[in-house]
Amino acid sequence: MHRAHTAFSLALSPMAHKNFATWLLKSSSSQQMAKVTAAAAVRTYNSAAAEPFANGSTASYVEEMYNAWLRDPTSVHTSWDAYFRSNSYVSPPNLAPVQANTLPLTAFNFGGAVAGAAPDSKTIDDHLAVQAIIRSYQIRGHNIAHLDPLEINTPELPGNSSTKSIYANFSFEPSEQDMDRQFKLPSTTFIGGDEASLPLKEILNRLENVYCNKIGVEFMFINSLEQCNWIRKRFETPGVLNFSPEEKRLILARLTRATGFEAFLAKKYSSEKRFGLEGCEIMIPALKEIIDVSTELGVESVIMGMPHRGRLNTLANVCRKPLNQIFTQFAGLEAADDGSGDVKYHLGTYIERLNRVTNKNIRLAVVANPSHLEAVDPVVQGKTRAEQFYRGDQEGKKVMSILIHGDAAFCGQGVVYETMHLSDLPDYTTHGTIHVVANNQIGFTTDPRFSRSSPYCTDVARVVNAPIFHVNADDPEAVMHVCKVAAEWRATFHKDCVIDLVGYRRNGHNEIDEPMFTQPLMYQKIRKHKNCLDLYADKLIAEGTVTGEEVKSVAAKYENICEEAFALAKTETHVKYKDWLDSPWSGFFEGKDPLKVAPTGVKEETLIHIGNRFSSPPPNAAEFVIHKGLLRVLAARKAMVDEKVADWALGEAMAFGSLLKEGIHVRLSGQDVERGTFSHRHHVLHHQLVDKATYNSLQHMYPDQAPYSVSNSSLSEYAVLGFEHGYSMTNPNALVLWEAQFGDFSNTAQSIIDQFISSGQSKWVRQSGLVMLLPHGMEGMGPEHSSCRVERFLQMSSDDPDYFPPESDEFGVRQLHDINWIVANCTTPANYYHILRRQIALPFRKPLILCTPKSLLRHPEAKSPFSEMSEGSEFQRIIPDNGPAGQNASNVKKVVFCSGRVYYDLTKTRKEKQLESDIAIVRVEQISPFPFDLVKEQANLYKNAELVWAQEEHKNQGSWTYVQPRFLTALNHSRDVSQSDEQSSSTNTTTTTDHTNLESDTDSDSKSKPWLSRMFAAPNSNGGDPKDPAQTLGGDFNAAKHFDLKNVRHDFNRPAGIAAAPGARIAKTGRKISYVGRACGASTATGSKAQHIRELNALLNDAIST
Ligand SMILES: Cc1ncc(C[n+]2csc(CCOP(=O)(O)OP(=O)(O)O)c2C)c(N)n1
Ligand SMILES: [Mg+2]
Repeated sequence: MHRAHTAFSLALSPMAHKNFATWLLKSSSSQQMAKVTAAAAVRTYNSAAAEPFANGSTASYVEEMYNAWLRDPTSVHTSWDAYFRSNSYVSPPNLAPVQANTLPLTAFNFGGAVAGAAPDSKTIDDHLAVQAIIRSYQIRGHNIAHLDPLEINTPELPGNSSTKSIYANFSFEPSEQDMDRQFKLPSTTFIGGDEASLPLKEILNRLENVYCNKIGVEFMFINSLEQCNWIRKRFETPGVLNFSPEEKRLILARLTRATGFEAFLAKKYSSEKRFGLEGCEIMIPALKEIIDVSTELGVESVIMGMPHRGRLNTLANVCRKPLNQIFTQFAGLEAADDGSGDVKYHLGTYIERLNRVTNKNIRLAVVANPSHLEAVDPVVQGKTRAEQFYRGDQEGKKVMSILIHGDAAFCGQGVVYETMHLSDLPDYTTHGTIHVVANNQIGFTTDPRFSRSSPYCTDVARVVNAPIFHVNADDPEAVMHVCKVAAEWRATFHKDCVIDLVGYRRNGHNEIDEPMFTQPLMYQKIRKHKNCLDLYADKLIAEGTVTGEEVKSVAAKYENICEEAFALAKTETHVKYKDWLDSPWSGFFEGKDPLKVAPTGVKEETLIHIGNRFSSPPPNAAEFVIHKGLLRVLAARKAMVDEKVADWALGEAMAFGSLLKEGIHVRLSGQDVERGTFSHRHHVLHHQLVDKATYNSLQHMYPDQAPYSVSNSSLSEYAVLGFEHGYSMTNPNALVLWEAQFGDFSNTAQSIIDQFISSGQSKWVRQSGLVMLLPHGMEGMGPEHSSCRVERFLQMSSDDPDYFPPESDEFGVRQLHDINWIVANCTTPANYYHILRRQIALPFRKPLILCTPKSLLRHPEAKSPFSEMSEGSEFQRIIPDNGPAGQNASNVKKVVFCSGRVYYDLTKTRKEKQLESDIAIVRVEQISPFPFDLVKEQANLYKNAELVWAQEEHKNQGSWTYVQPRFLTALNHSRDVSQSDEQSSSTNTTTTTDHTNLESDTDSDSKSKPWLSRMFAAPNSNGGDPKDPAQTLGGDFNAAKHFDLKNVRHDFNRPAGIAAAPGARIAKTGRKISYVGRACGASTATGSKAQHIRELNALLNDAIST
C-alpha cells in the first residue's frame, strides 16, 4: 500500500488544548478551511447542486458567524471579514424550510443543556467539533484503515505529513466525562441507527469501526449529497457487516474453490506460467458476489475484461468454464480448428448458465485480451454498449460490464483514464462499470512507490466521481459487503465504482519467477503469512459456524472435481478455439456461400430518395432555424441530386442511407464527426436559437429503417477506437465506423490496431467489420496531418507479396476472405459508397482501413454520377484509364499506376502537357489485398508501355514498398509455385482432413448453444431487421461453418506456416515497375508549403513525361 497515512487517533491524543471551533477561526491553517467552508455555504444557500460541504454544521456555523460579524466585524477572522464584506454571502430567509441535512442550532438536543434554554458557547463548540470529527472520519478514515494484509505500510511512511497537520489542528481532547456525554448526531451520519444521539465514546468507536477497520471508503469528493448519503448509509448503519451462517459457509466454499484451483494447477503443472491469484483469491468470491447481487437486481448478461492475473481461476470458478477445457490448454496440443490462438491466460470465453444462488439465467463473457494491459477496457465497454443497444436496454439494467485491473496497470496505463471518461457520455456510456483492482501491491518487480505518484492506485477513478471501496483482501466478509454495495450502487445510480482488493502476491510475477531478488522484505513477510482461506476457516471454526472436518471435506470435494477434469483433459487430442470465443455469431455464417458477395448497387430511385431527404431541412423548417451557410450546403446537395451526381458527403450518405433501409444499423464515431473535421458532412443540423434542438436526416430516411448513430467522441483515439472495435464485434449486421480527425492521430491507438484489429481473427477467431476512416493526403499542411501512415497498415497486411493466387471469377472475394484486413484509398464518391456497402455485402467480416480525402471533399472532379452507384455497378478494385489512352492502349508509352488523391494532380498535369493519348493513369483503389489479377490485366493491355508507380508520399512511406514486389509477381503473368508450394498444398490437404473431422465433432457440440450468437441472425432476404426478436433466435452454433477456409483455401493463398517462395524481384517477362516521387524522408511531410509544392511539381514532371 502506498497511501498518505494519517494518524487520526491524534484527534484523541493530548495535543494542544485548543477547542476546535476556536482553531477554525484563528489557526494559521484556517484561512484555507474558511474559504472552503464559505464557498460551500454559498453553494447551499444558492441552492446549487447539493454538496457535502454545505450541510449540517458548516451551514449553521457560517450563519452563526455571519451574525457575529454583523454585530462586530472584528470578532471574526479577517478572511471571514473579507468574505462577508464582499457581499458573497446570502443569508437564508428566516421562514425558508430547513434544507435537507441543514440543522438549525435550535434543533440540537444538547446533552446537559436545559430544555428550551439557549445552549452555551462551549456546548455549541463541542458539538461542532464532534460533527467535524464525524466528517473527518468520512473524508479521511480510509487513510488509516487496516487495508494491507501484510501491514507493511505504517503511518510513518512519507506522504502523510500534509493531512497529518490538518488532523493535528482538529484536536479535541475530551475528558472522561465528555466521553460519556450524549451528542446529537447530524443527519449526515447513520452510525446511530435508530438513535438520534450517542455518547461520544460510542460515536468514536463506531466511526473507527466503519471507516478505519478493514474497509476504507473514498467517496466524499462526490458532488451529490444523495449519493454521499447513500454510501454513508450502506457502511455506517449498525449491523451491516453481520453475515448469516449460510452466507459465511458460501463464502468459505467459494474461497475453497478459488484456492483449490490454484493449488491444483501448481501441483499438476508446476513449471507452467499461469499468473495465479494466490494472495488475492478472494477476488473469485468477490466477482461471484457482484454477479449474484447484480442478477438479483435484474442483470442478465455480464461482460468482463481482465488481465492475466487470476484469469484461469475466473474462467473456471466464475464463468464455470469446463475445467477439462482449461486443463487442455496446458497440454500444448494442436488446434483442431482455425486460428493461431493465443496463450491460455489471454483467451476469451462466454457461457450461459443458471446462477444457482439467484436461480436466474445469466450470460457471462470474458473478452479475449492481449498482453497489452488495460487495452481491453474500451473494447469491453464497446461490446457492452452494443449488447445494451441491440437488447434495447437503454439504462443498462440488463447488461453490465466488470473490468478487472492490476494495481500497477490501473494507475499506469493512460487508456484507463480515457476509458473512464467515456463512462458518462451519452453515446458511449454503459451505465456504470464495476472496476475490481486485484491490488497485490506490486507490478512485476516494481514497488508502488516507484510506479505511481498518487496515494492510491485507484485515484484515476476520482475524476469521474466514482466511489472507491478499498478493502483488506484477508477479510472475506468485508470484501463481500463492499461487493454488495458496489453492485447496488451500479444498479441505483448507473455510475462507475471501484473495488480495491488489497492483497499481496504469494509467488513471483509468474510462478517461475523469484520475488526475493527484488522484494526480499515483503516476501519474508509473505512466507510467514497464512493464506486467506486458512485464516477464514480458523475464524469460522472458532466461532462455531463450521467444523474442521467440514472445511477439509469441502476442499477434498473440489480436488476430486479437479482430478476428474484432469483425467478427461488427458484424453483430448486437440484444443478447439471455438471453445474460447467470447461472442460467436452463429446464424451469420450458416448457410452462406463463403464466396458470394451481395450486390452493392441499389435502385436509382433509392439514391434519389436518400439524396432528397439528405438535402432537405427538417419537416418543421419554419420553426427550425438553420444556419445560412448550411442552407447553402443543403441547396447544393439538392442541385447535385437533381443532376444525379454525388460528391463525397453525398456518396457516404447514400451508403449509410441504403444500409439503414436494409435494416443495417450504422454507427459513426470519432472526434467531430457529426459536422466532419473538414465541415463537409453536416449530419446534425443545429437549431440556431434553441439549445439541443437538432435534426439528423439520416435518422429519418424510412419509417422502418435501422437506427443511425453519429457521435462526436471524447478527444481520445485509443479508447474510442477500442470501443468501436468492441461494438463492431457484437453484431455482424452493423456498419461501425471510426473516423480519425487526421489519419496520423490513429497512431495513439496503435495497440488497438496491432492487438485487436489487424490480428483479431487469427489470434482469437474473432472477425470484425470495423471501418477506420483516415484522412490522408500530402497537401502542404505540415509534417502532421498529411499521412495516415498507410505503409504501416500495409506492412501488417497478411497477403504474400510473392504469390499470385489462381485466377478465377471469385479472385477478389477469395482474397478478401483470406486476408486479415482491407486497405484502400478511393478516389471517387461512388467507389467510397461501394466499399462501405461491400463491408456488409460480404459473407464474412474484415476490418477496412480506408484512406479518406481532405481537399477532394470539395474537388469539382471528385464527383460520381448516380449510374456508378445504381444497380449493376460495383466496387472497382482498380479504376482503369478510360480516356484517350485507355481507348488506344497500344499507342501508350507509359502507364502511371497510383492510388489516392494524387490521381487528380496527375491528370491535370497530363492535360496541361497534352499527353492524354501517350500516358495512361490507372488507379489502384484497393491496395490490399493486392489486385494481382487486375494489375496483370492492365499491364497486358499496355504491352509496350513503361510502367511506373507514382505516389506523393515519401519513398519509404506510402504504398510503394508494399506494391513493388506484388507488381513484379503480377507482371510474371503466372503463378510462381515453387517446390515448397506444392508441398504446402499437400500439407494443407492434411489440415483439410482435420477440418472434416471437426465438422462431425462440432455437430455434436452444437448443443452448447452459445448465448450471444443466438441473438443475431443473418438478415433475411429483404434485408432483415436485426431488431426483430424473432430473427435474433437464429440457428445453433456450428464452429465448422464459421470460417470454413477448407472450402476456400485449398491451394489459393499461401497457407500459413509454410516457407515463402524465394521472392522473385525481377519479372520473368522482363517488365518492371519504377518508382516516381519523393525521396525517402524522416517525417511524413515537410513543414514548408513551398518545399511541398516544389516536391509535388517534381513528382508530376517525372511521372508525366515520356
Ligand atoms: C502495456 C503493457 N506494458 C507492459 C507490460 C508487461 N507487464 C506484464 S505484467 C506487468 C506488471 C503488471 O502489474 P499489475 O498491473 O500490478 O498486475 P499484477 O501482475 O501485479 O497482477 C507488466 C509490466 C504489459 N503486459 N502491458
Ligand atoms: Mg500488481
